[in-house]
This record gives sequence, structure tokens and C-alpha cells, in this order.
Amino acid sequence: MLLDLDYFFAQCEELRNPALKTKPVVVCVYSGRTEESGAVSTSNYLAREYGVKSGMPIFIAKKKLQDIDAVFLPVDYDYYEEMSQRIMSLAKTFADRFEQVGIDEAYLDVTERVQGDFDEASAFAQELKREIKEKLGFTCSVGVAPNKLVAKIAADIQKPDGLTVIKPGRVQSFLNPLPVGRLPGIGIKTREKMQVFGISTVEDLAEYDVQSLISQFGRSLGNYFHNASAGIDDDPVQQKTETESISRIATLKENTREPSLILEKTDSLCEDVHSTLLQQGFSFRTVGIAAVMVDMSMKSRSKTLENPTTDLVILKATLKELLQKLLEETDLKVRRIGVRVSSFEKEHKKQRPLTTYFSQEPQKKS
Ligand code: TTP
Ligand code: MG
Repeated sequence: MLLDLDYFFAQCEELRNPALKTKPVVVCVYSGRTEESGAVSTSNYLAREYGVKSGMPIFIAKKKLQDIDAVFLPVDYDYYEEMSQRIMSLAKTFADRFEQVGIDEAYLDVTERVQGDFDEASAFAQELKREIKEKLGFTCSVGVAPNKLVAKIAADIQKPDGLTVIKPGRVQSFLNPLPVGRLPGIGIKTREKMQVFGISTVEDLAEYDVQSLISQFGRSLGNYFHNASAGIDDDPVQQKTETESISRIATLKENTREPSLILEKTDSLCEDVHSTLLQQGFSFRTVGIAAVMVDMSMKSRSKTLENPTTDLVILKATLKELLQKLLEETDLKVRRIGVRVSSFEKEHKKQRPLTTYFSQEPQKKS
């Protein structure tokens, strides 16, 4: 199952102040440059009806909601994290294995609990949704499927307060009509490239020759696209150790897309992260990069290595590779850049609250 909270930051705000429920609510990351500069973090579904979207500049959202009794609020990460932790602790009790993948998102492996029965899984998901609503007041959307890839796509199909169950025999017919952009990892650039080859739906991609995909996108991506189009994914739900990740983020001297300037900063962030890793005796498997673009939108990429390592050279090289991919996905300049390592090998006893990537600077989770 993939569990995704609906309009999460805005729903947190509604819970704190129920009078907001009848109004468009827009949660904003103000950049501080001018009174209205910054971007929309998220909005409730009433605001979305007027065309407000995550990542949109605040002044545009204000224009769309001109003359409407709408509410604009600044982000309050600490409060959202507290809510997130409560929800995730409850959700965890529903899973054989539980993997949180964002402040409002988690995968639950429930195979053993429902003995592989999808009707049971569906009832179980309803029970999960009901408990989260009754005990904590939040609505969420859930996708139930044979694997993480399909569960994630299923959860996005029906929102808010949705439940979409895709049984094994229905995976291909479910995926076929969807635009390829629904597959994780297919962003605007890849979509445009695929369009040139006449690939616009998942079905088009599924029918495309795998060797041609490999020659266009490289072996690893080509194979991934091919498998994803058939709904194939064997990535297990990975229950993490309590120490989840170590990350650092910094603002660049100037907004830029020049890799060498950005790498100068990521290299020093890597060194910082690496020394913390060594102090704590961890090796890592997953490396992530995150960028805040000039319009305050966020982009991130991560890669899981075959084997755990503590090697700084590998860390820097992986970052370089991820940066390249991230820049390919956008034409915007980068404003802030962050580095994160996770999937640690060593157990650790202390538990600290989950922190979002961008809430503090510098930041670490340990
Ligand atoms: P999402 O789950 O992508 O969005 P959402 O929960 O607001 O809406 P949905 O009902 O479609 O799931 O992201 C979770 C939170 O992450 C979101 O509430 C705010 C934050 N966020 C940003 O700050 N910037 C962004 O560009 C996005 C997409 C999310
Ligand atoms: Mg959400």
C-alpha cells in the first residue's frame, strides 16, 4: 500500500483552525525578498479549483484568488512534522514492514497480514483510513497493488480521500491508458523525448522495443522504463533503522545552472556529511540531492548503491551524477542545494523526530 495524506500542509492548517475548511487555503514558502515573493507549498482542494498549484509563485496564486475570501499562510514545518509523526506512528501499526518516503507518504507491506488476499487488503486499507480519520482527523489516499510502483500510481488516481485497489491481473489494463508521465522517474524532459518516438501512453511505452529504449536512454533507464510500463517492480518495502538520514543544505553564492559552481558547494556539503557519518560509524547506501530552484520549487533525485559504503569519493561522484540528472529535468537556475545520505547499515538506539529536508540549516538527523 502507498499511503499519501491529502493536501497535507493545508490539511494540518485546517485541523488547527476548522474555520478554514470552507475557504481556499494556500500554504506559502515566503522567500523574504519582497513581501509576496516565494512559492506555493501546497493548497487545499478548494484553492486548487481556482488553478492554484504547488510550486506556483505566490503572486500568481493571489491573482487567481483575487476577490475571493482565501487564506494565505506561511509554512509551519515543526507543526506539520509533529502531525506527520503521529499519523506515521499509527500507520506503522498496520504494516508488516513500513517505509516512510516523505513527510506525508509511506509504503506499507501488508502481504502477510492479509495473506496475499487483495479483497482483505482493500478492507484493511479502509480500516487504516478510518482510524487515521477518527483518531487524528486527517483524510488520506491509498493505493493497494502487488508492488510499490503500481501502488504509488494507484494512490494518485483518486484524490482526495481515495482508495484504489489494483489486483495483479489488472495491472496492465490499469496502466495502459495512463500518460507515461504518471510513471515515477518520467519528468517533462523524458516525456518530450518519448513524444518524439510516438510514446505518449504507458501502452505505447510497453509496446516499444526494449533495445531501442536502451539505445535512447541507456541500459539502466531503458530497462527501468520497459519494466515500469509492464508494472514490474521488485523493490521491497524497506523498514529503516531509527537514524534515517544525515543531510546538509546551503544557499549558493548566486543563482546558477553552472555544474562546477554547484559542485563546489555539494563537495563541501559532502565532506561535512561524511565527517558526521564517520563520527557515528555509519555506512550509507542511498545518496540524495535536493535543489530549491529560483522559483522556490524543489527538485530532488536519489540513488541507492549496490553496496553500503563510507567512501567520500563515491559520495561526491554519485552527487555529480545526480546533479546532472536533476539539471536535465528543469531549465531553472538553482538557488539552494542539499545533500543527503541514508539507508544506514548500523543500528542506533536514539530516536529523534523526523525533520524535513529544508526546515533548518545545517541539519542532521541522528
Ligand atoms: P504532496 O503529497 O505532493 O501534496 P499534498 O499532500 O499537498 O497534496 P495531495 O493531496 O495531492 O497529496 O506533498 C506533501 C507536502 O509536501 C505538501 O502538503 C507540501 C509539501 N510540498 C511542497 O512544499 N512543495 C511542493 O512542490 C510539493 C509537491 C509538496
Ligand atoms: Mg499528499
